[in-house]
Amino acid sequence: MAGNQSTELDVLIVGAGFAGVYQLHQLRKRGFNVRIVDAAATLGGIWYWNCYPGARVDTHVPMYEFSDEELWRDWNWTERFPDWAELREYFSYVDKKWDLSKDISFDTRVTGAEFDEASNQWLVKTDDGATTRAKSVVYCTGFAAKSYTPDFEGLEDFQGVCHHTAHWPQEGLDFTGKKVGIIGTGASGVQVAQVAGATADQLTVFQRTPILALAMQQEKLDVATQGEMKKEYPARYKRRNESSGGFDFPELTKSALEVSDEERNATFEDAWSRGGFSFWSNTFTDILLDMDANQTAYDFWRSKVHGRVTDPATAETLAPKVAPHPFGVKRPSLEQNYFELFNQGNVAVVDLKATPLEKITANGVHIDGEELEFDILVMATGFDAVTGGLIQIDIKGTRGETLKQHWEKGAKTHLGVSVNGFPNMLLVYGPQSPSGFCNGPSCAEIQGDWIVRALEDMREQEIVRYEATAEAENTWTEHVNMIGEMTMFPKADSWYMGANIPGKPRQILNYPGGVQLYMEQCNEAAKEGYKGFVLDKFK
Ligand code: NA7
Repeated sequence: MAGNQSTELDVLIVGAGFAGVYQLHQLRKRGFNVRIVDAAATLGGIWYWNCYPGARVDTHVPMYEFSDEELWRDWNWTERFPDWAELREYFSYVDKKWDLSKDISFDTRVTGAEFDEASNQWLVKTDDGATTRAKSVVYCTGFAAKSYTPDFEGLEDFQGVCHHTAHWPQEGLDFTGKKVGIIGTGASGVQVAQVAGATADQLTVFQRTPILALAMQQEKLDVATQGEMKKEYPARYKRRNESSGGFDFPELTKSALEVSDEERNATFEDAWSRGGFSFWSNTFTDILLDMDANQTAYDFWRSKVHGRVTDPATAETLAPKVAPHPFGVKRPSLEQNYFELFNQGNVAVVDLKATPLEKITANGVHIDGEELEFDILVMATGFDAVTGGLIQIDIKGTRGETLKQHWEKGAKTHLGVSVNGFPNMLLVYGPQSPSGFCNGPSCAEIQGDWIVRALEDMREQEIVRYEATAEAENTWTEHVNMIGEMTMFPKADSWYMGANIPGKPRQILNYPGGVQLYMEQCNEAAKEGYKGFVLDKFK
């Protein structure tokens, strides 16, 4: 690893997004000898890689930032849903305030790690050829560290420009006057389309599953407004810590089925006008639990879309009568003018379910026996989410087994933080923790604090090796699956279920019971002397 470094660390952190940065700051304050390694050239995690035009966060200010007053006091955003460039500026600001970079190795990818039983240390290999010893490794790789590009026939023959949204050229790419094809209609596809549609000669959006995109209700923010808002920040951050998804939404009390049509509609309208994820998670208690309640949300959403798209057939493609899956069990995206795009003469949607993509050619995309020509193809095809970023690293545990092998039939962890056979290894924002169901910075802090305390406890008690038992791992996996079965998430083929990657085991990848219930169990385990872990003292 380049830079000012020690080759033997207390803790090596992989990843410099919200989770990793928080770990570095907190652990260093507590006297740990700690360092981050990140493959990117700057801080920011996914906001380094996802710099495609239109990339922005779907979480409103001030939820998508750290709750440390030392930071928010002097920081002001320009928009309610900031874009990638402003998020990078934020990270650079945090870097200066917390003095982080001196302990980060940038442009360095962790390629492998092997546990050395003799020293109870990890030997971590990086792509600069170095090996670093660390007593503990904390993986903060996020849920979207490994992109996914489908194995389209002929993709390598395409002669135009082709990028996955997560590998966008840092210098940018201009769509003006170009023929642009976007494959995928998740959050990334929607965001690129909104920008491309403004200047492209022709934009074609290839849709496999309609995205149930919600009104963002973007707003410009000025300093004076934020000055007023900041009076409420402490209460709002407290609220986010007490909520199930790491947001500051008010508590829900009513079922969608117990109210009159008028009241239900008024509640939906209110959430819609508040924007962001309000309509997803802050209308009625049973939207994600009861199919009839769920249908009312879908119908409302569909009527909003049909009100905005002039051609009825196009509106039906974008928002069909029969819901593609229950509302909200696949992650909705936020949109600003996504649906109006399809009223423009230069924008079209292709329904891949009706006319499958046959192959990619030198000039474009073959569909229904016809070739559509493109200058630029955008792969907005998502990620091998949650587990992919971890198992792409050659992590070898005590049985000679790699993490990839250990998770061959599905991820298994104890409390979403520890894996049997992989001692002294902790995961923040990992599988079977709330991660994908929780606002990132909230989880980085809430779960992150538990990890920091665990590392402190191990140090205080002179524990040199800690590891989840196989039994605890199985119990937690059964528990997560059991809660998952009680929800409607298994009803959709989503990345939440690992179902977007061919061959990936289908399982609910994140803890769906809410952050509160999750933390209660983590805290209980810690109180009981790290129940479910085997702890070995220095002899
Ligand atoms: P997503 O949400 O996983 O979206 C990927 C999109 O790509 C989605 O519309 C997929 O259709 C589509 N896709 C995937 N494979 C194919 C193939 N083979 N053919 C056609 N279309 C395909 O990724 P994003 O990057 O948009 O967002 C990821 C997360 O980042 C998001 O949830 C936020 O948390 C931020 P499908 O729906 O599977 O039919």
